Order: sequence, then structure tokens, then C-alpha cells
Amino acid sequence: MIKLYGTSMSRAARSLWALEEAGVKYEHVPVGFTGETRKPEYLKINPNGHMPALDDNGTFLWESMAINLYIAEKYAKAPLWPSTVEGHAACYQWSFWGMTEMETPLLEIFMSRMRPADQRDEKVAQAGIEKLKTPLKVLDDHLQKSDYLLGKEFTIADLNVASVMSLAPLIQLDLSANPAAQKWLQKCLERPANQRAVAMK
Ligand SMILES: N[C@@H](CCC(=O)N[C@@H](CS)C(=O)NCC(=O)O)C(=O)O
Repeated sequence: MIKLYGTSMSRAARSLWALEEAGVKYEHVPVGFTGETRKPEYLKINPNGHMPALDDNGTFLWESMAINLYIAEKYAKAPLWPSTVEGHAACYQWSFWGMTEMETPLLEIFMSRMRPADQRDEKVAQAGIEKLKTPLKVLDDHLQKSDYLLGKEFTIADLNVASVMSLAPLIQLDLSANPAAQKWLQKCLERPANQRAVAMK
């Protein structure tokens, strides 16, 4: 049985979403933020002490994007995992882009806004918002011409980028200057598979 480790309050949500979209049978092991990731048993699964981690019958994987691309390639059919090498390359491109261009500034805003009032630093948040302007424009320009990142259908590329951007509503990121990206994000996050994932422990 496949096991996915990590609470849905963490980046594990994106791998739970991928498993739900792929329709795979799996066991969710809801490791929490209470030091469980630093226990010797868990460090054998992910030596970084982070979540998510996947155990696919003895194949151990960590790094959420790697897990998701693996789940898609091994267990999903097109369109979730495209059928061409060019389609795979586009999935890698958008997934790496989400991690490298979007995730850090989103987390900076998260860390500066989602704190007790006396620890918030709106200057840091504004710097993150500034850094997001270029990638958000890239995304919005692309989605003005395309329903989803690779064309007419939802793929693992959409899942990976939308899961990174799922912080946007939480941190009150104003996406009104990027209406195509805003509409696409809402459409992705509303998918039943994501709703099931975020409802988990
Ligand atoms: N780049 C890693 C980051 C993993 C990560 O930092 N996970 C956080 C939760 S979102 C974590 O495990 N925090 C708890 C801890 O470090 O103990 C990935 O995408 O999987």
C-alpha cells in the first residue's frame, strides 16, 4: 500500500491532491508539526525531517514536486500526465517555475502576515508582492490564451503551480491585476480532489 506522510496543513496537501486526482489507493499518515518529523523513525523516511514523504511499497521519495511528478507519471493517464515528451517537459517547466519563482515570495508574505499582530512586518510582505509581479504577469499572459497551463485540459502542471499558489487567498494576495490567473487558480482549487485533500487531517 502507498503511504503519504504529512498533514494537509503542509505541503503534503499538494501530494494528497495528486493522489486524489490520480485515483490511487493510499494510506494517509498525518504527521504533524509537533516534532514528529524529527523522530528517528521519520528521519529514515525523509532525512530532511520535512513533509511530505512518500513510501510506494519500498520506494521512498521526498520533495513534494518530485513526489507529484512521480505519482502522475506512474499512476495517472493523460491528460493529468500528458502522453508526449513535450508535454512532460512542459510539466517539469511549470512545476520548477512554481517552486523557484513563486514559492519563496509567497512564503515571505505568509511569514510576515500570518503572525500575531506585534510580529507582522508589512515591509517584508510588500517586498514579496513586488517579487511576484513578474511571475504573475508571465502566468496571466499565458492563461489569457489558454484554459490551463498546457492547453484545454487540467494536468499535473496546473496542480503543482496551483498548489504553490494556494497560499494566495490565505495571505490576502490581491490578484485583481491578473484576472486570468485569478480565475484559473480558483477553478483549480475548487476541484473535488483538492477539496478532499484539504479536508484531511
Ligand atoms: N521543498 C520541500 C519543503 C518541505 C517542507 O519544508 N515542509 C514543511 C511543511 S510545509 C515541514 O515539513 N515542516 C516541518 C518541519 O520541518 O519539521 C518540499 O516541497 O517537499
